[in-house]
Amino acid sequence: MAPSSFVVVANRLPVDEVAPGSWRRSPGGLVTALHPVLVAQAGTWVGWTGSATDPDQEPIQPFELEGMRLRPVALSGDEVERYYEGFSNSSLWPLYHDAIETPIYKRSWWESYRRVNERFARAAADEAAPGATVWVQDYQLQLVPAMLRELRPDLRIGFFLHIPFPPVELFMQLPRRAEILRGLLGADLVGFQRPLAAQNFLRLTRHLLGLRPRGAGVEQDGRTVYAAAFPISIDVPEIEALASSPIIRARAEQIRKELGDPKTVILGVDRLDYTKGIEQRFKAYRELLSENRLSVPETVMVQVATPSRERVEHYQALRVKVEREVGRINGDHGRVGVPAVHYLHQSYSRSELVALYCAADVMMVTPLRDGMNLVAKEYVAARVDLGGALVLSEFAGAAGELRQAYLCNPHDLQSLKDALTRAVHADQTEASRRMRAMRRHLRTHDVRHWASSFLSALGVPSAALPASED
Ligand code: GDG
Repeated sequence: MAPSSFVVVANRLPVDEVAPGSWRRSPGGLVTALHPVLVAQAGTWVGWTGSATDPDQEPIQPFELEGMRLRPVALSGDEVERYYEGFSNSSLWPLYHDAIETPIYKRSWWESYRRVNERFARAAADEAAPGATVWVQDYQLQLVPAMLRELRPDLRIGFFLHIPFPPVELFMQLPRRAEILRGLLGADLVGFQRPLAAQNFLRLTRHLLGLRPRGAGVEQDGRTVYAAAFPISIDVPEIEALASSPIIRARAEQIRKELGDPKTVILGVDRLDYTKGIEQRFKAYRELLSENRLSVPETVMVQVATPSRERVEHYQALRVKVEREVGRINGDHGRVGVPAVHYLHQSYSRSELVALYCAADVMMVTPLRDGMNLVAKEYVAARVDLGGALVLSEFAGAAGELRQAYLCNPHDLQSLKDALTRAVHADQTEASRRMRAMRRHLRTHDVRHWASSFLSALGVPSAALPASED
């Protein structure tokens, strides 16, 4: 008998292998929010372990960790290349982010994407008890809802897309567009970060399949599929606790000292990804230095660019461009022992990140397009002292909620420069007022609130949901 009344299906399992056969829960908002639900409902998480499996290797059997049942899905090296690096990250990722980089399409990638989605759907069907709720996550698994419904019509199926959903005109470029859309329509509820994405999706059902969306729903095969926005968030109490701890406060002060006690520390923290607008941010900073509107050593910039998708071509090209720009800024404006930009192509611990947030006078979150952007929310949650100022792109989903940030259009260099200048010279009272308003919003809209609003819209009884603060 299938065991679980609640199943999460995501590309990755929420664990890291610390030694062969030994697993640790990975940090992250999604698992924080879903862990209590999984424990309460004897739930299962279906996902990939993160490393390719050799053909002669024994598959890893399901195992338990911290009260969650984990069901690994094996991917071969070839599938990692085609399904994950290929169709997911070289075709879908750029297309869904406004085609900032030109999407690449290969027929063999699609085949692999379909096959892997089928494997995930079968694993979920296997794990789900009769009438269970299954929650599928993100762009790597868009075919799973329909495949799963075919196998198990008794299930309640939800899908959440973490990245933007493009306008009809862009989506229509996608080879296999109808299959992808039909895949999503297998769900009872399709969740997006922003209302506009839900509208794009509903419009597409009319344009591509001739369906007739009404309000938030669209009928398909005698069922109604609902589409709505559920903006994801962060574990606010976790960040606040870190930011209030004496060790991290001391570390933040030490970071400022190590940077030479500048008047203004400007910070960026991103995966090294072309959607994040890192190059544009550097250009704005360089021009302000050249125009003497900012100067070194009074100002210093720190950019953490976490290594990401390093085998994907677009990312290799980006790294070269970003590093050239860093060299140019430091060449023109740095001095011996006093760089204008500290560029860190490394991963840091959560506590070091929070210390950096606490040390930064201005945080720059300037993506060209971003589903939500959790870094912006983490910065605000970390400013328990009401200090700091957030420069935020209008093209980040987070801009729909963090209205009191210094908003900018990162495609317009002038707008970026203006927002950065306003944030650097912000009056303290005014900056604190903005920070307080944003913090108030986050308090009642943390990641537990996100999970419970989605799951209650999907019909999960409220007793089984994570407690949120409002
Ligand atoms: C996708 C969507 C959406 C970063 N560097 C380190 C590190 N991080 C953490 C941050 C933050 C997370 O990674 C990044 O989340 P973002 O939301 O900023 O961006 P994506 O990775 O692109 O996420 C996005 C999100 O899904 C959720 O739905 O918001 O729009 O693109 O939490 O703190 N964490 C650690 N070391 C690092 O060096 N420990």
